[in-house]
Amino acid sequence: PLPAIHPQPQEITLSTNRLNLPHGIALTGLENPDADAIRLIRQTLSIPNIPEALPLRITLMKDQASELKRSGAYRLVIKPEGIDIDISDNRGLFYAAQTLRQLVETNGRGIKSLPLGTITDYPDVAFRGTVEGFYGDPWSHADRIEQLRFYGKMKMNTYIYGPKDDPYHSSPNWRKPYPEKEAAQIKDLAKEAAANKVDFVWAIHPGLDIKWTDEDRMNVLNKFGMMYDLGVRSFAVFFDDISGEGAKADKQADLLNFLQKEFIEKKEGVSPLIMCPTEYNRAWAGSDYLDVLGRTLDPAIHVMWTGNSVIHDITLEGQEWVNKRIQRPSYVWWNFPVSDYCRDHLLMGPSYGLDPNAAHAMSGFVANPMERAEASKVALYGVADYAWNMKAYDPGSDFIEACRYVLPEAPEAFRTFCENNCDPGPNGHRYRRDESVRNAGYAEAFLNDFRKHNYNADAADQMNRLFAEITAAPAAIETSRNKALIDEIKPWLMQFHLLGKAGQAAIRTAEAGQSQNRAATWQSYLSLTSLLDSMRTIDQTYNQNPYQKGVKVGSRILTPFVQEIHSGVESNLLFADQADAATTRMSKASILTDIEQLKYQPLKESKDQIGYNRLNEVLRIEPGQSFGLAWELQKEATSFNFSLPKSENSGRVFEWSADGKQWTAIADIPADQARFKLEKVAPEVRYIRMRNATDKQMQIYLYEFAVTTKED
Ligand code: LOG
Repeated sequence: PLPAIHPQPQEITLSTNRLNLPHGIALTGLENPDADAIRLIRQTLSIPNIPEALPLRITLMKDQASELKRSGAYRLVIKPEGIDIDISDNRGLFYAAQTLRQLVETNGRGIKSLPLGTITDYPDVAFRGTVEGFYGDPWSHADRIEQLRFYGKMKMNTYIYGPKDDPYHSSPNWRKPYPEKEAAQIKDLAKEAAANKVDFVWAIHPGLDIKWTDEDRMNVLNKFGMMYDLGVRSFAVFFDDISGEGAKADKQADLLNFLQKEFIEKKEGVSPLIMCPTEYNRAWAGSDYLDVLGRTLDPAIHVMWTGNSVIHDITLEGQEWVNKRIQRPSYVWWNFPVSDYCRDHLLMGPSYGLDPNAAHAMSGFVANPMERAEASKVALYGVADYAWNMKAYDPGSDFIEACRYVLPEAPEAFRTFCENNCDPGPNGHRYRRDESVRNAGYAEAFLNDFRKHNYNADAADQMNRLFAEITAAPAAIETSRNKALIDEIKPWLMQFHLLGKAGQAAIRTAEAGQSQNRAATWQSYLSLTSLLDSMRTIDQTYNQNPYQKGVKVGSRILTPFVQEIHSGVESNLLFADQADAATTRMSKASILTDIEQLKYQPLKESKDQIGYNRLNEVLRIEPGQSFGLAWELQKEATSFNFSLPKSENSGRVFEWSADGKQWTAIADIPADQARFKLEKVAPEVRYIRMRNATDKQMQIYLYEFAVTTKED
């Protein structure tokens, strides 16, 4: 069988005949070929201490085909007499070396060989890689070094550095130099990136407090200069998630054109400037903002784009829509597998929803990953394959190979883990992923029968087998040498193991219930209950970030499957009145809003508090629109607090109501405060809201909006 090469080459013809390599190599052709590539080739092909040498000729590509002129293009010809490599540039030689690395085989006697044949290869998309652009803990230095090596192997050439929580990337410190330690690390990263033929793109996010003055434009220019001195040769300016003065298209374009003329064009060896617009997706593109950029931005500047909404599949139609407005192919910022809006979930499923016909309609394709770098590799493997050769990309089979690549010690166990940890759960972006696809049909068949008080033995067998695999998977996964990965996903592994046991207990419980064996039903019901309790404990102990706390696994299919069986059996076992009491205790709080952006936000609820989840992006409120909370009749509120920074504040009103119809302005809230805690709430209040009482769109951040209630 032919070796699997990732990303898949564009044209490949290999024979079953092989070239044995009991040789050193004798380089001819191009003078001073790329040293990193040559080192890799020597490591891959040479057997030391054997004087005979294999001729390896490196030449610059003479082809006229435009694909072969792209950076990274190469042609590799393996003949009985030797190897010829035609390259477009240094990167092309490095990529040819990466392909050789995957082609070489070593037999039992330690002899290395290559298949004879020809590979002609080039990328579909010019810039491929990642944008570290999430909210939350930035990646560690070690994470980043490892990522850069991974990108080199996967022929990804771009790493955009823009972690929202680096204060020297964004406010308050974007104007200032990095402290010594961080500066040294950036220098190191730029070097590691170059060795892997990756552009280290340093991004600045100045829009929260930039003034459109000469002084501030020099501040941006000077910061770029400082980064240049650390070895950075690629630059970006991000204007996402800002409002007010900083969000003006003409001012942004002025600054970017200035940087283009005074920095990009003047400095040695700098790659094209990249910008992320404020209206970075179609759902928000309501003004002439994008047209202004399209008309006025220097055509050499790239413009990023997340798709039809903040988090969305990428379609050719969507690309064509924005490209027309910005008058250039957009540079895709794909918000997957980023999990800063669903921090209790891991997004480890396949990278799918990417149009195979969109290559010509994008200048770049970079993915925004999870705060967990190693765990992100499953999705990024697919990103690399898609962006290199879209037509050959099959998300399903690619995912299986990604699991093998990331965890070769236990690929099947790892796949079981990943394919049941895909979906972000309900979220305000309404972005959902398929999960548990190999078993969802059995789960549904089992539940359909269970609801009719039938026991589906075939489906039960399948589910039992799956839950046994799930129970065993974490121990197998933990044999991995990749300790960083295990550290990142440890709480989810613990939870996954429990889910496996709970699943098996659930099937046992259902089976006992079906056979009318009351004692056995009770027994397995109780063990299921205690497993679900343990899962709750993990959820309440690990990953307690203030945004989406906890540890969810199998949340789309398998966890609800187990829970439904548990409560179904419970209501059969318990007396009817007790079961009723259990249902009335359930929460009845809800979000109250006519703002599309908020309608699908899941509520954040704890024992004595209900509130909105913090929003990363800017909230736009049209005149008359409002957002608020409603809660159950039995509960009296004791306090109300909010954090809504950067609002213009004038013209907002807070109101409350007992019935949701008659609203009264809350007099005690100062008009101009971004945060406030109201300690006295009238006892009859069950609704609270903030309304835009002006005649203009209001833009604010929704960090907190919560009501504390009396415990019952
Ligand atoms: C941010 C990004 C964040 C992502 C997902 C862009 C251009 N900006 O809503 O920092 O990681 O969405 O939450 C964004 O996507 N804001």
